Amino acid sequence: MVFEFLDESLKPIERKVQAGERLSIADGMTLFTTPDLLGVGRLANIVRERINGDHTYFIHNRHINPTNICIHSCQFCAFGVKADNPQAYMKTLDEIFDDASVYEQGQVNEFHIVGGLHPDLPYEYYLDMVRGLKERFPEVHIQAFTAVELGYLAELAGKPLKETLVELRSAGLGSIPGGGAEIFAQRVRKKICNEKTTGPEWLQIHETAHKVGLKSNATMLYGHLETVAERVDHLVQLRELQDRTGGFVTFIPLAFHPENTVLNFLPSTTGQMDLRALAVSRLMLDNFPHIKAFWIMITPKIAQMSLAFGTDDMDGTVVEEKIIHAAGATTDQIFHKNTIIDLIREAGRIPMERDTLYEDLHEVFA
Ligand code: V47
Repeated sequence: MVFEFLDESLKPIERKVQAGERLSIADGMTLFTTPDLLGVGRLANIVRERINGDHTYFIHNRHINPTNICIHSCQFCAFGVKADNPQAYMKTLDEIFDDASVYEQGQVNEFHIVGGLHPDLPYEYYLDMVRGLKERFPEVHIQAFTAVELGYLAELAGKPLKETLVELRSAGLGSIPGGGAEIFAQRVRKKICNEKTTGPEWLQIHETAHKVGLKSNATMLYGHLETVAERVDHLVQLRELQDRTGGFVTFIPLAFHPENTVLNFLPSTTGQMDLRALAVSRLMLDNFPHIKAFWIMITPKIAQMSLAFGTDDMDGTVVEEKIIHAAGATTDQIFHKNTIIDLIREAGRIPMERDTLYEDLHEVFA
């Protein structure tokens, strides 16, 4: 099919996309800057349909955020606080097990666990959390701890990262979420999260996880101090690691929410920016099987629109979300399965309920 583009500079990119050729850094820059957003979306849709057809995935999951107490003070984060803050909380393991059990019995198939770097909790707290959840809910996949948390846990354990990962996996850890990547460029990291895991360290932690057989997700926080070139660089670094390991499953662009953060003078991302971030990610990350529209971040309306802009995954039911809501997200925290299914169908796609690693897939009928 031949497309008419508003911007002729998309034509050479279209030729590459049709031929299944890899896009360059310069192509990434063009895609992020062209005024022809619909053209970018159409190109992303070609890749989406080539890889995933009309299938659109979702999962019945539950997020758990064990503590918001954090040794770091990232400028983009409204969730992390110090222990003396009135908002500070830390869930005991029993509270976490109780939280986990508050779901429609037998239907949730993933716990997604991320939290702050607590200054005083021992490594055993995390190990026992994973072990205790697995004992109580053996059928539920545990996707837990960002690369930043995993680096910290290895320090707490006093063990090499690889050994820590193997131990957590034996306790029941199933895979690793994509958080903590922010933007790899050191120029921006110095300003927004100076104390934290660097870009190369984040990549190294995921590479080690892939080598011990743990799959993971990847994210990119956009819409703060980063340039377009830094976004493209972030995507290319992920693509290179994926070429080496094949261990990434899903990429999730995360729209920056400025409220209650040090960066609250910045505007929120726009619908244009959100759709473009998703579409360009689909086009640049040619070796990632899935691109996820996290409805909590970008609203269900934009998430639904994005199904024509390269995305094939709507995340899931979530139930409790504290990180983005601390930064002003006004979306609900729980999405009922039927709402997700209706949004997918209305967009002309086929709803597919999945497990975390897209191994057990069920088309939803009726
Ligand atoms: O690492 C923190 C981001 C991440 C803000 O792997 C913010 O499937 C926007 O990674 N505005 C945690 N973003 C969430 C995350 C995630 C979410 C859904 C699915 C998956 C997955 C991973 O949230 C943090 C940070 O990058 N974040 N503060 C903020 N103000």
